[in-house]
Amino acid sequence: MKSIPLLVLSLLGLALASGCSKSASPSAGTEPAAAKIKIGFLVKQPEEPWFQYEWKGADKAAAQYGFEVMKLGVQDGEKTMSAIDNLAVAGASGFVICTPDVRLGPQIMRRATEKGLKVVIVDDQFVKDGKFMTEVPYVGMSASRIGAKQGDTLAAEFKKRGWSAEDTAVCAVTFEELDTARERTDSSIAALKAAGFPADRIFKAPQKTTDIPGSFDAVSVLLTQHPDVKHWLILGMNDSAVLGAVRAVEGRGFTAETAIGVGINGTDCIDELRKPKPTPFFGSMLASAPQEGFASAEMLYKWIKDGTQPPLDTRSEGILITRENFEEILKKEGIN
Ligand code: FCA
Repeated sequence: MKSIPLLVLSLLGLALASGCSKSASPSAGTEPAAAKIKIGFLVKQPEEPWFQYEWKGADKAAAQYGFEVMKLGVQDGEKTMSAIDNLAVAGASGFVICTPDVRLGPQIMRRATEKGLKVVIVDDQFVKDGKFMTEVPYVGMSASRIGAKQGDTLAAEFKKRGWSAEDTAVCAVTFEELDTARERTDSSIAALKAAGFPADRIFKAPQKTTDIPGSFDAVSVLLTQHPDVKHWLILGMNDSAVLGAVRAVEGRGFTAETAIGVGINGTDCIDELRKPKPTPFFGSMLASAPQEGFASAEMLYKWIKDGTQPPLDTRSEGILITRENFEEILKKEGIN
């Protein structure tokens, strides 16, 4: 019985002795590895593929540069504030964020400054007193140009199909409290008008929430108000907005032959485009989520590591994907 503790003691003694001799040797390589730089990547809707692809891009940057990314969902203000506190406790030096509410910007910046964390905004630019906080580095899509391309695409398809303006109407799914969303849908509507589509045939369906059910509900109300429309042209701030509208028109008997919708993002419509039978979801303006995730994380890392101040405004363009070309384009973008 007594021999066991003795054995343990003597093994411990050996271990200690060998530890001492190692640390005494100058070339033994026991220096603790330099701690990796840590950053947070906080997103408002972690369930949306767009944000999962941004995380994928950030992970790629982390692997390339050797830093660590903590990926967190921040669905409301409370979660955002506690995520910032947790990042500070975990030893992070900064974070990239797509905030659940752009008006939280000043509060987020105050907390980040208190904790000594650097901030890069992605997608939804902070707003203070009704103005963009342009002093915080921002990475996002060129909302007006991408919106205009969405409108141009719908106008071109409308003409190509030879539908009459009297039988056709535009369903614009809107979320005007978010600036990037409003810029996209305003520009899309402006492009349709510029292409000659009558302004009094353009109807807005305001979403209460920026997901498929939010859009489905808004569009269902609009469809009930306009039972005479034979062809719908659908636009919205992202793929989810257009998908909700597509589900709603399908519920009223519309098909790919009688209605078309063009989304934005290109990441949240992949299953839809892969359906064997075409639906009214015609295509999407793809902006690269993996690239935005990579670029914003890379910028923040270099800022932390080398003090390189990031550019204040970085915007990406969009390209149209349809059933014809999406597999090839998504593969090139690292999206599958
Ligand atoms: C907003 C939208 C997302 C995506 C992003 C670029 O945050 O909610 O779907 O379009 O802009």
